[in-house]
Amino acid sequence: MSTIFNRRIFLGAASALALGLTATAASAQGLKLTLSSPATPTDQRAVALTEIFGPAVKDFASFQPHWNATLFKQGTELEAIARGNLDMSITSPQELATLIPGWSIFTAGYLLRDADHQKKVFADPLMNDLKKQTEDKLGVKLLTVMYLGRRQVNLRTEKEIKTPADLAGVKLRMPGTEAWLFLGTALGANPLPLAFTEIYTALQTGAIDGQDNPLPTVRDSKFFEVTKQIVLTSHLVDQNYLAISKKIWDKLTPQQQAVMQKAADDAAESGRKKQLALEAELEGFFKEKGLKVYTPDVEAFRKKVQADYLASKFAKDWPAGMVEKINAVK
Ligand code: KDO
Repeated sequence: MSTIFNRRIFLGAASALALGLTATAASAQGLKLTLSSPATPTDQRAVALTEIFGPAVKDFASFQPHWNATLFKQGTELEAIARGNLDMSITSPQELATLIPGWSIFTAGYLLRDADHQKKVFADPLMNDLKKQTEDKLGVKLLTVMYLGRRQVNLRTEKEIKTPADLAGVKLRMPGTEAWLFLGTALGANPLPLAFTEIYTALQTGAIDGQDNPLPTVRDSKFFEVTKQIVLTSHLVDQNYLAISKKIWDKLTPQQQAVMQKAADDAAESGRKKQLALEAELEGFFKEKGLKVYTPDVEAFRKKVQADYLASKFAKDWPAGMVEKINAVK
């Protein structure tokens, strides 16, 4: 993040089981790992988890993903894990921020620079406190960071968008959390909360004027069939985290934990590479499909979005110096 962002800017605790008992390989035998996510099975994160993560842990766990939000609705997965009703999810800072306000720093537009910065920031000690709070307060361990891509504005309307002012009155679908809705407002639009699985129909019927998601998602979920333009705002380098119940993690032996950690990192790396390759090639695909794809005045968007975040109530929950530390990660 460049110019403006340089000011300083429940539940169950970890399982007692893990502390009191020696977790043995036997305790994890026959372990079923149920994951719920709104992602489609063809999304690169889903593909990587199915093809890399699942097979890598198969000696001690049976990975059972449920895609398209068929098991839990988008945004309800963290509570389901905390209550012991779900084992894994692909969560986001926007969902975590509903339970731990400090996470809202990563909901800010134009903060992370790119996929590499995102990966390095997640591995940096600056994340230790947020990761620990997530384990202690929610009983959720974040295994790895998964790159979704740079979010772009994708509209069914035809008017050219150059600056945030051009989005005034545009009904822009956002996921249903406060932090997401704030991002929509910061972009200059009129945000409407809607679950991911409802977007296509809402675009088709005109219930919304548009949505924001990275290019690979626009193709994978076929939003290009019901929209006319993609405005390359790149307003958020979107990150998700592979999350697992801390209780389950603590029951694994150190060796199983190492295998699972590597499986998670390998899957994330594979997904990241594929998303980046898709982002590089998809502009042409959308143009062939007849969509207008263009870059607006990104500096105008950056200036407004950064200023809005710094003046927001969210910024009050950001640990002192954290924006500078994030910026300093090279
Ligand atoms: C979305 O609802 O727009 C979003 O892209 C938000 C992400 O954080 C993530 O939840 C994603 O949906 C789902 O994994 C579906 O791809």
